[in-house]
Amino acid sequence: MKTLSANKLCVVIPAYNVSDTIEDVVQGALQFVEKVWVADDGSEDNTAERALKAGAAVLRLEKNRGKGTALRHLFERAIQEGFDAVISMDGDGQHDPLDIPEFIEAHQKNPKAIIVGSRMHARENIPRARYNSMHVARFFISLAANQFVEDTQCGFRVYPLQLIRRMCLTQGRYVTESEILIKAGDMGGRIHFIRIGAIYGAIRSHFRPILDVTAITAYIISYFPLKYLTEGLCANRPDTYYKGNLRDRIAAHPLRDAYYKLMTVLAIIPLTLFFLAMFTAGSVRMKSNFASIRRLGYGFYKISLATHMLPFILVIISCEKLMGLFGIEMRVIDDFINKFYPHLW
Ligand SMILES: Nc1nc2c(ncn2[C@@H]2O[C@H](COP(=O)(O)OP(=O)(O)O)[C@@H](O)[C@H]2O)c(=O)[nH]1
Ligand SMILES: [Mg+2]
Repeated sequence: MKTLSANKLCVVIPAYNVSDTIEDVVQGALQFVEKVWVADDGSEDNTAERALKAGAAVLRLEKNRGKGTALRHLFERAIQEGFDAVISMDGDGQHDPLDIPEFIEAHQKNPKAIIVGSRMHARENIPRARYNSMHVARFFISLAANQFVEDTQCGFRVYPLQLIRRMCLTQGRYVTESEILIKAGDMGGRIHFIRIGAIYGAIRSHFRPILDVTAITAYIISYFPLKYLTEGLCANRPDTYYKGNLRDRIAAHPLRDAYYKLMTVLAIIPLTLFFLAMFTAGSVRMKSNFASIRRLGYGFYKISLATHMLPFILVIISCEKLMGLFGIEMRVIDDFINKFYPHLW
C-alpha cells in the first residue's frame, strides 16, 4: 500500500482540540504514507498525546495561532525533511483517509498541480449558509486564480512543495488556504479537484461564520486592485503573482495589511467601475490587456455586476434572518447567488 507514490509524500494535519478523532485519522493516513505530521498549537485537550500514540510526529506550537499558521509550519517542516509534496487533512474526522490513494494518484498524474478535494457536488450534506459562502468565494477565487476552482474551502489537498516555496504566505487562520489557491493560480500553477464526500453532521468547527468569512472576503477583495492594475497596464499578462510582489510587501506588516484591506473593501465598487472603464477603453487601444478577463469572453460586465451585488447579499441575509425570527422561512439568497455568481469558466 505504502509504495503508491514515487514522489516523497507525507500527510500533514493541523489539529486543535480534536482528541476524539485524531487517532483514527492518523492511523488511517499511516496506511498509505510513511509519515504523518500533526501540528498542535495549544490544544486544551490531549490532541498531541493521542496523535503521538497513533504514530504521528507532532509539532507542538506554544500559542494558538490558527489553522493557517499551523499549516505554514507543517510546510516548513516537510520541506526541511526533503518531501516533494504534502497531503493536508483535517483532524476532526471530516476527511476520510480512505480517499488518500485517489489524491496520490491524481498527484502522480499532475505532480506540479495542487489537488483539492471537492464537496460541491454534495450540496445537500453541507449547511446552507456555508454552501452559499463557498459558492461566492469560488466565483472570486476562480477569477483571481485564472481558472475554475470547484471547491475553494476544502482542506483535503495535495500541495507540491516546489509551488509552495515560490510563494510568500502572509495570511493566517482560515484565509491561508484561499491565499494559496489565488497565488498558485495567479502565477500560472494548475489546480485540479477530485470529488470527495462532505462529512458535516455533529462535527464541531472552530470556523467563526461571520469573522472568518469576513477575513476571507477581505483578503480576496484586497488581492484584485493590484492584479487588475497589472493586467490593465501590461499586455498579455494573466498571471500576475510573484513572490514578494507589492501585495506581499503590504502584507508584511499586519496593521498595514488590515488598513489596506479596509481601504480596498470600501473602495471596491468605485474601483470595479474604474477597471470596467479601463477595460472598455483598453479594448480600443490595446486588445491584449486584462488577459485573464478577455480569455473568459464575458467582458468585464458580469464581474462588475457580481461585485456590485456583494452589499445586497448582506441585506438579503439580514432580511432572511429577521423574517426567521417571526417564523417565516425565506430562501431568496440561494437563487440570488446562483444568478449573480455564475460559472464563467
Ligand atoms: N493547529 C491548529 N489547527 C486548527 C486550528 N483551527 C482549526 N484547526 C484544525 O483545522 C481543521 C479544520 O478546522 P475546523 O475548525 O474543523 O474548520 P472547518 O472544517 O472548515 O469547519 C481541523 O483539523 C482543526 O483541528 C488552530 O487554531 N490550530
Ligand atoms: Mg471541520
